[in-house]
Amino acid sequence: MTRIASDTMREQLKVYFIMGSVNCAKPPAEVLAEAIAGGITLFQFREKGSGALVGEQKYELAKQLQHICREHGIPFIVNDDVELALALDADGVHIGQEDEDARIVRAKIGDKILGVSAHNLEEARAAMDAGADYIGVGPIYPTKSKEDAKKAQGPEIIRLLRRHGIAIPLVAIGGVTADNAGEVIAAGADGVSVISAIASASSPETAARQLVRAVQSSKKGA
Ligand code: TZP
Ligand code: MG
Repeated sequence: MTRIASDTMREQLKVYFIMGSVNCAKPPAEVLAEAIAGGITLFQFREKGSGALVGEQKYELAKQLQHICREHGIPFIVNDDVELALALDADGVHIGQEDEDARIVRAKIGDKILGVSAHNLEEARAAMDAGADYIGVGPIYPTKSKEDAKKAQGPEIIRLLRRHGIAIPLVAIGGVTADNAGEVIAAGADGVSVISAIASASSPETAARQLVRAVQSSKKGA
């Protein structure tokens, strides 16, 4: 295996759906299948927050969702849990600033995809140096989906990072919807990452399709 090419990574980041069982109003497998039908390009299993599954139940849900992703050629990323990602032979891992050091995670996962959350220029540079394949930047807008979320910074943070030479694949997260996705792409993000815009929608398929359209039309206009 070799590290993912950055152009491929940028393509996969376009509409990056993240969720765990606590985010879903109906069975997670149904939500994921609908989101895939609507055109998501990447999926992250994030089993976190109050009421989240642990142990065997978490493992079984991860396996079920990974299977759905595999059937449809959607890469499957695991949030935080490096050991789970390795046990499942997932496509990658996403870590935050409070998780294990990115260099150590890179050494553990070899060429799998490594995503790192960054909130400022210093963290973005450190993530790049540590071998991240992409950075997740946010919250861009206020969010209810992350208990310990920092203050929303608006699309300006993306512009700032790009202006200061952060050229690696970058996905914007936090309060992103089909209505504001265009402005974060215009600010320089390669894609948008969402939980509630898809997981809480009455039709995850329609919601995903609307996000895909918003991202595509903003890229065309660039
Ligand atoms: N990291 C920063 S904001 C956020 C995470 C995981 C939550 C995003 O959820 P939503 O529902 O798309 O605002
Ligand atoms: Mg984390």
